[in-house]
Amino acid sequence: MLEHVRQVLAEVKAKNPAEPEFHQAVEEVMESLDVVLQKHPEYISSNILRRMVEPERVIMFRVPWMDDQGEIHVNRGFRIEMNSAIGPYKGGLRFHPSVNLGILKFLAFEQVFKNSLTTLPMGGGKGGSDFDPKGKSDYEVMRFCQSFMSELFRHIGPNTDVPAGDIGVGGREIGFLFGQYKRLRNEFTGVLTGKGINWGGSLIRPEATGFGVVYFAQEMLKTIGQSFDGKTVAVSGFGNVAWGAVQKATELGAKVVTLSGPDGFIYDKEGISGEKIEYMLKLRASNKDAVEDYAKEFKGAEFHAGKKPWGVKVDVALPCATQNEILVDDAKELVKNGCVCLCEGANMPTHIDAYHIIRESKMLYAPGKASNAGGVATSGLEMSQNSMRLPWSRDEVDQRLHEIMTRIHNTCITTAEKYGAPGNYVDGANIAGFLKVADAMLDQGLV
Ligand code: NDP
Ligand code: 2IT
Repeated sequence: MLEHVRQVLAEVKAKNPAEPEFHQAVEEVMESLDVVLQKHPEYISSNILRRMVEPERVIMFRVPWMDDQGEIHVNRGFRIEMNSAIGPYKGGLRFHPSVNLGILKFLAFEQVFKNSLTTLPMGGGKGGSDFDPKGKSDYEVMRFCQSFMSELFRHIGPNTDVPAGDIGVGGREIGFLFGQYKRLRNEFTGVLTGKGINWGGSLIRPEATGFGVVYFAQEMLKTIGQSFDGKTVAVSGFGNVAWGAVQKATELGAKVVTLSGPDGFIYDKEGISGEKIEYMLKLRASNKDAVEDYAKEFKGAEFHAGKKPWGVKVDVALPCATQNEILVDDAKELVKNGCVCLCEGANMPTHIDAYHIIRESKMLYAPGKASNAGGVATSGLEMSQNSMRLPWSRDEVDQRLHEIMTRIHNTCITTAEKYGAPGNYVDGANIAGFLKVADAMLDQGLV
């Protein structure tokens, strides 16, 4: 690693202690950049790396709310406005008890490169709260969202910062947040994406991340003359991204055999399709933090308590739950079992040490910032429709999503090739994402 890069990384760690996920996300990008900086010393002299790792703005605020029993609770709210060089800040909101500043900074950092890869004009941001929506009534979630937006509204806007969903934030939460924004600002604008279809939302947005992951994996498989037809697939999570991925992989002829939750994973050798996907949706909506019930409902399905699905022998792995769910031993299992393709649906689900194992194997591997970009890309399409005040059909949005994913795939391949790392999607994604943002920053003066 170049001395300059090493120094920046050391400073990031020293200046932001207790933020291991942020350190990891920065390190993953930095590992790819030596070759770029050697070719372009102007990025070093202009100190672009130091500028990129410092958020443009961090907003942290109190979110007081009252539960149905009249008891008062206080959560912490955040919005990280990381980089606006190529467009308004754009990125999701996460509501999960594990949320903290470091996790949101890693997500905002990743988002900058991801949004750059989509080719749409979106900067990077992320936000959320340590609020846990699990077990809360609709009214409690509504009161929380209203309180959260009562502070956030002054920092966002359709041309400033456009939040969306992430873990724990889906259509219901976006509705409550939008309603409160509209009351406070007295304007109906595309300030959030993932909206309901009757009030400015885009068709396909709910499915987009999962569909996009599978479109991306389809392109990866094509490079070795293969397809999803007849493949067995392991999916983790059973949320929004997992749901879209299971649907699309099944449609393309694959058999998805696993799903997971915080309680463990289920293995269904018959495949998870049709009514089983419907059941999975109901299970999710039931507000229960578990997948075990699936194995009680469907004969032949096994539940493995406290385990992750990466020991199951499959052709394709699609991690769609959360960060660092694939560790070194999991990577070794996947390699040993002959998995040919690992395509990330979640953000940074593979730990950097596990990635180093995979990099030495023959497995095709795509980082989430490239392969899960279909969600935010379709958010970008929602923003376009809102600006034009014209909705597009399902087919039109799906076709654009498909084109964008194919384009991102090709950008990764050609960039990796150009910078001497053929077939390495990580280097391709990091370098291509970086170049566009870095050049925009240079064009705009000392920002
Ligand atoms: P959901 O809330 O719909 O689902 C999240 C899934 O992950 C659930 O199965 C959840 O289980 C599980 N999960 C969450 N946190 C943990 C944890 N700490 N340990 C174990 N399991 C956990 O979120 P999404 O499907 O939207 O997001 C999944 C991943 O995809 C995240 O990494 C997100 O950042 C990423 N992503 C999402 C996009 C989107 O458009 N929504 C776009 C791009 C990436 P349970 O609910 O039972 O806790
Ligand atoms: O991680 C992500 O890309 C998202 N959660 C979606 C962000 C968005 O603005 O649609």
